[in-house]
Amino acid sequence: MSDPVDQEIARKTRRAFLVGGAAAVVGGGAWAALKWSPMDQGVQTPLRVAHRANEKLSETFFSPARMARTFDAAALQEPRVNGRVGLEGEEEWSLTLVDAGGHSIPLKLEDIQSLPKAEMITELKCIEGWSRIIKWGGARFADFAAKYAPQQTDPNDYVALETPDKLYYVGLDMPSAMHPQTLLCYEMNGAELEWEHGYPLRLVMPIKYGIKNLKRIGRIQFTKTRPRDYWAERGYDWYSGF
Ligand SMILES: Nc1nc2c(c(=O)[nH]1)N[C@H]1C(S)=C(S)[C@@H](COP(=O)(O)O)O[C@H]1N2
Ligand SMILES: [Mo]
Repeated sequence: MSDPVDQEIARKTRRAFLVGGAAAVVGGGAWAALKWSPMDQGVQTPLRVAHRANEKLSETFFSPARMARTFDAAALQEPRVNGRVGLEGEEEWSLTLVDAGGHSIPLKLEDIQSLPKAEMITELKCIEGWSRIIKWGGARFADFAAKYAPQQTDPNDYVALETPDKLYYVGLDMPSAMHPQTLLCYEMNGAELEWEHGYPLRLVMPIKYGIKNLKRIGRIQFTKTRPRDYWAERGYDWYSGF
């Protein structure tokens, strides 16, 4: 453990443990009540309280400046499909950018493909406990923003994404959206995206859990207010980073 980066991670982990431990003690009384506590947006209330504590933790400790691990081609895995919300309707695909002033700008897939192509081999982690190492190809969100939404990337602002039918939606803090490994992807393992992986365009950000990696992007909005988020509304951490 001579590597200062390792030391830093170990220190933060210990610290997170301590804070988490304190939260567990506070939560101890509530734990007994779990059995009968009312469901609040699908998650029992004491669990929601724990999620809020975690939310604060991820905001504090899991800096979006950190890079997610990348892998060699030898580590590639077969994709696994998870989550079809927003992929099943009849809705035709189209892409709209909504700028911070509320103006809609229609875009084409070629507009994304004409940006510098970025490729990375990273791990897509699902909160259900599985992961897949995949090669992604697409445009950096930061390059997209620089071209189509210049001067709209204040670090205190947000980005909202949704499927064309609006059934799945994700909110991102600006530093995470602008992270160099946050890509608007049109390729997966060297081929065009398959339908169930979000054809023709999806978000991939290995600094966040799968739930934030929205498939089939129909709308990208720059906004000053924290956007709604499909899984945050169902009790998960709004940041969902690690
Ligand atoms: N439109 C849409 N995007 C989505 C989901 C979904 O239900 N609908 N599920 C998410 C979840 S929970 C995961 S783990 C990943 C899985 O991506 P994959 O099917 O390409 O492996 O997609 C994410 N993006
Ligand atoms: Mo997931």
